Amino acid sequence: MNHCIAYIGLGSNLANPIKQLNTARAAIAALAHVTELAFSSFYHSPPLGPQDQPDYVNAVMAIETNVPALELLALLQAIEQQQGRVRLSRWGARTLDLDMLLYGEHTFQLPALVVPHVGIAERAFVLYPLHEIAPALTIPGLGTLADLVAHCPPAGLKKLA
Ligand code: ROI
Repeated sequence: MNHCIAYIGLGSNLANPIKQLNTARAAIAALAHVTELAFSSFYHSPPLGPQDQPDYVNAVMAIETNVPALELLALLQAIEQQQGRVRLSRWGARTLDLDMLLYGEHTFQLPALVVPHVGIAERAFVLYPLHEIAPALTIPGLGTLADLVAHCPPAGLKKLA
């Protein structure tokens, strides 16, 4: 299996979001056959979707891995569970959300996994941190990341110091 670079979006709006993201980062970096390459700044963002929930902290992580995409997905879901994720409602508050944004140049249209991640092109809280760590990236089927960022208003996103 070839190594590839995968990008993971992290989000939390419950139970100390920064701590949740730091714990998740360590858990991902500790996975077998996974090496951390980069981790963005933390970004504060108002909720997309229902507004009756706290603001989010978001970040993006780049890893190098030869773990197959569906196995990696299962590992990320296990980390979400370890950190107490409960699915109360669709688009509701959560302690931890880990999204596989990109998996090398690959695309997937499976019931369990869509890559590039749905909404990647419209979500400032994904595009801006991704651009911070991979400014030259091209997104399969969607063009250059720089163009996507240029067409995506920041929507209240704030980089944390
Ligand atoms: N809104 C923001 N700002 N950040 C997220 O990570 C996020 N994740 C989600 C929904 C509920 C769509 N809204 C979000 O899944």
